[in-house]
Amino acid sequence: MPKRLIVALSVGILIMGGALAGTAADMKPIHIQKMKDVTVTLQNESGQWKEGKNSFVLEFTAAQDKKPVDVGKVSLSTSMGMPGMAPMVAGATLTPDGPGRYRGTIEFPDRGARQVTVTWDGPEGKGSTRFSVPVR
Ligand SMILES: [Cu+2]
Repeated sequence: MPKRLIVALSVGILIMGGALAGTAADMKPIHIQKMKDVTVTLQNESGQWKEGKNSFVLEFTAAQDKKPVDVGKVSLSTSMGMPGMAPMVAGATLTPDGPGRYRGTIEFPDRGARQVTVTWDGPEGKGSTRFSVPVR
């Protein structure tokens, strides 16, 4: 391989690496749910869910040492109670992204508070939790 090409590729990889590191560091919490054994952190770049399509990262860490917890199969669903209507329900699509870490997408047709339910079932534990998140 010509030397100049190698240099160009190396620079490209460094820039890409920097961009990826930046993305991870720029995550802001949408909600942090602390439980006895595990902490669930819902986060994205803005720290908010908005009307329309949203992407986010869901992380499970041990309450004690903050290390990732392998929670295996995870689901996240949301519900919004509206007067005189059946609750509006939306579920997330989750993709594993390393130990205790999941990338998700979810779509909301309107604003307002959502009741969020997260469930997990893996080698290091099984559980569920509920919390409220506003869609702005
Ligand atoms: Cu609604």
